[in-house]
Amino acid sequence: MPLPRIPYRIEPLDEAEQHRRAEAFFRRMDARRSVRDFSDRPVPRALIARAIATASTAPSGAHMQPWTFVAVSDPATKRRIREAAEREERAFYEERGPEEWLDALEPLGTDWWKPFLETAPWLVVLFAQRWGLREDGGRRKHYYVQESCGIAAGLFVAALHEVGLATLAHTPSPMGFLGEVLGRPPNEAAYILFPVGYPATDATVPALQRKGLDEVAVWWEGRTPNGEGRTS
Ligand code: IYR
Repeated sequence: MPLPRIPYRIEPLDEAEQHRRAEAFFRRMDARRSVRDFSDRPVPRALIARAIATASTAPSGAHMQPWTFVAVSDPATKRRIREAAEREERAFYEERGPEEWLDALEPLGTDWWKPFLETAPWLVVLFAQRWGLREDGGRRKHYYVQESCGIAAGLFVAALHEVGLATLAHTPSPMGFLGEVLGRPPNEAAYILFPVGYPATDATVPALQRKGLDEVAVWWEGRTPNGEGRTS
């Protein structure tokens, strides 16, 4: 049965205000960087909870909201995660990693050593629910799980940045150990591990450049892309 429908409106803004907000939001988000040097300064649970709630506003396939966020501050559990992640990462960097991939990572200066998995006050693991569970224990199909979780992850990153917290979308590979350490059910697969906290006072990030708008956007406003009426 279709849900009852309710009115929806967005606060109307005049165009100047729209431009101001677009600029301000871009500037805030453009200042975000992935952080690997964390302070151990504690972060209140309520801030993590609100960021998870914000992430969970993401649109999702058939509104299944196919995600579970597991937030870990327990030091012993963080240590187990670090140890297991470093085992996988070490194998990746020293044996398994394809040369092209390792070359691509070289400018970022990453390696198998992941102290941030213990230093950051929180580790938040986003699990993708490959299927849902009915009350009777049967499986309920989930749709566009990867896309839905990707959008939720983006909102999570933005929500943390908005309150002055840093994170990193960390993907130790393979991530199967996270489900085991955190006791997750078989319908859930670890999707991204986010260490969350404040940057260390001496934190640094690589001096990378983002692609310009011209490199990431193509416009079709006339009959040809990026040019009104061009035919050749
Ligand atoms: N998971 C490894 C390797 C790694 C892979 C990608 I793609 C990155 O953008 C960064 C690192 C690690 O975390 O070091």
